[in-house]
Amino acid sequence: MKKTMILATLLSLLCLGISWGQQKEGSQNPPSNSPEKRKPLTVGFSQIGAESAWRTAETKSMREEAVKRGVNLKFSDAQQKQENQIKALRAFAAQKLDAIILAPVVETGWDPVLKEIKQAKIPVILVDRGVKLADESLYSTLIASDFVEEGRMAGSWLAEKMGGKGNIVELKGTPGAAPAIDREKGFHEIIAKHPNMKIIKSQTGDFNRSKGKEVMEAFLKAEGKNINAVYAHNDDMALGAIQAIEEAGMKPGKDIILVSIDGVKDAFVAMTQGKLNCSVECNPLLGPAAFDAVEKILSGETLARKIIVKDQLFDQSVASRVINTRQY
Ligand code: GYE
Repeated sequence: MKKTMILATLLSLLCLGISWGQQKEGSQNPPSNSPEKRKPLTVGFSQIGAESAWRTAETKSMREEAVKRGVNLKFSDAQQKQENQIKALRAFAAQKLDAIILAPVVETGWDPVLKEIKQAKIPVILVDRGVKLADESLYSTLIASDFVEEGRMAGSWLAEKMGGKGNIVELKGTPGAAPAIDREKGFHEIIAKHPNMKIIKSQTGDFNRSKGKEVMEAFLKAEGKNINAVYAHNDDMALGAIQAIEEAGMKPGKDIILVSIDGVKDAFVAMTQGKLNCSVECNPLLGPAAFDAVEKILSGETLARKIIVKDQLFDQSVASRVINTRQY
């Protein structure tokens, strides 16, 4: 009897010990799908370049978010060339990365390389600019602003400011780029409704400040005081145009009205100085949304074809009140 009791006590102690051991083991080794156990993701980001303050802010947002989430980010700067982006995408595929984020410089010419990446079973997330493809399934989602709407917002603001009349010159973005095509479309759609508003010159300034200045100098040489307003597809080109106008002895923001897109810090500074009249925001802080998309896709979720980033318009009347709240 005594022996049986001792044996039973020993057995129950043994069982307790085993279950305690299992619990302990369980807390040290979480299930394989828990964040602690998962091996860090390696994601490739093919970026266009560093043509504007917007682009630099986007790069910073991607890098910071990758660090925050413990993602190993392979960053490639294409220096404005699609062929460099295609090379980077192929290199990412050869390295069998977990996912690829692509900011495509132009809309067309992506079909063959994206097909290769699909065959390699690597999901592609597009950020900031859209593409035109025969087969839409070659990418998982696009995270971007509505550029046509941005153009419309700039056009409506300008039509109101000019009382429906005057001559406009247009500084366009990189030829073939989604924001250049769509910001032209939206703006022209609004201006076409005002028979006394005319776009007298239109040329690319490649989304950068020095080219914007150069093209504005040529516009001023050709048209001089005939120019009443500038519509620039981004702030950097408008800031270049401001310099050209000042060097020509005129007052930007007064003699010539300027409206542009992006809402970067320097645009707010120019608005508080009275030199830029209006900027339509385009949010470049896409890191959090991009990595949310990567994680969702890798866990099997299907995302919307397009995740639209919401933008607002700012003009001189609000610039000094909000300038300190701007994050880029
Ligand atoms: O507006 C401009 C740039 O693709 C939305 O690219 C982006 C544009 C942005 O360099 O400044």
